[in-house]
Amino acid sequence: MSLTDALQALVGPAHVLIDPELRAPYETDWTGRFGSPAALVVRPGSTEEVASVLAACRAHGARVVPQGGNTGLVGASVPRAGEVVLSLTRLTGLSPVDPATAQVEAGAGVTLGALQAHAREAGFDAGLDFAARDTATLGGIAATNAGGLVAVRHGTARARIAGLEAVLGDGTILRRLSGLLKDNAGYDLPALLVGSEGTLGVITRVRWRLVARHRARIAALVPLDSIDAAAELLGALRTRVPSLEAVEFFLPEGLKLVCDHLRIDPPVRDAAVYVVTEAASNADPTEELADVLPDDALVADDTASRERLWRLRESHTEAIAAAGIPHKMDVGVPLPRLGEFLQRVPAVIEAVAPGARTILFGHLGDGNVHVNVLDLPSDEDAADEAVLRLVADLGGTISAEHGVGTVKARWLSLVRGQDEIAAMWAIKLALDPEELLNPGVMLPAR
Ligand code: 2HG
Ligand code: ZN
Repeated sequence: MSLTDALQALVGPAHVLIDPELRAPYETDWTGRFGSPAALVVRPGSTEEVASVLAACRAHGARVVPQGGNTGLVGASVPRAGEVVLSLTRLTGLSPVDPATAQVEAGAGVTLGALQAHAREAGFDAGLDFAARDTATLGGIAATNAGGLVAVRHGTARARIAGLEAVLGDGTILRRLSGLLKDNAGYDLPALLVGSEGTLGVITRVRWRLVARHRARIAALVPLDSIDAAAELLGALRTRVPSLEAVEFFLPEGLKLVCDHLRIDPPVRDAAVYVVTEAASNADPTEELADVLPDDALVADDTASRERLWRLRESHTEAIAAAGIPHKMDVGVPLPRLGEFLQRVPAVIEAVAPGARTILFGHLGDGNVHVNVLDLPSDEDAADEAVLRLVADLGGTISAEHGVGTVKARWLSLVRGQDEIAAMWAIKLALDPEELLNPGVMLPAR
């Protein structure tokens, strides 16, 4: 029996997409930079179906690219060489929230936005947030250890995951969903799966740790005249605002791009750097925050004005995409070196890619900068390499929250030693000996 026939028998013909037009949305990534034709797209509707799909793929020697909402930005969720795309979007089950543990179980295909709404109804919050909330799914979020806007308070996805269920390349189901706070019985396999970018197993379900929902929330947009002033503000926020939830930044070029894209006038004065910060608490955090903000900060205390203000930061990705297909370098820099990094990076790019447009923004509190470079050919990677080398020289990381993917695998050795990469390969081959799962992602070729 052909693989197509076998999969159709397992999940039903409607969930095996062969027609190029139906496959197309699963074959190109969000940026339009990565992707190629898939052998086919298969959409199982349960964990058991995922297991039998993987067993069938293995029997046919077919390699598999797991895919959630396909909002990834590093080329890890779309085919490279005729793989099967395994879409998890039909796994949308959500259990009732358990208030005693503040946990909920969710299928890999539940969007972050759906989890947030579900949590809020029960008086909680998801403790994770980012602009692609209504498309990105929890399986992909766990597989990439996504970060986002509130990591400064709640950590990355790793901190939210109390357990998970995953299927290995041979169809074995691993399930650790008890959600026990204390459980030291053996290796922490769920922790290993988090951030493994689909290279070890396919995450089908997560047990999510919620956070308390705060009644009062206030945001501010702060124009500042130097990166040093932004660093100083960050220190003050951290010291004097215990309800601190987010500290983000963008620069004038980014603000202009966003305002042109949204067809609005900038709502703040010209500045060298803009910080967006938010505080949330049960008691009104206004005074706490106002205490550390300069007079010309724009404060937003109701939902509509907070959203207007956040739109300036969150629309960066969209505004950049409207201007072209960017090269994206999601990097992390130790905070004491962040100012130096931001200052040096435009010249480093200009030296190898004259005339390219560089937009810098990101998560100030996490030292996580999104370097976006426009007007570069897709396969010209001198700018990428120059930026990643600079990051490594400054003691940072080549992937802060988007993952290594296919695009940065060859540079992993800039920040991970040979012994560490060999240990990673040993783990990969122990769990996926036939290298069927997401080949070419994360690990450099052996
Ligand atoms: C964000 O922080 C996302 O907005 C996307 O991580 C970053 O588009 C990017 O480079
Ligand atoms: Zn980000």
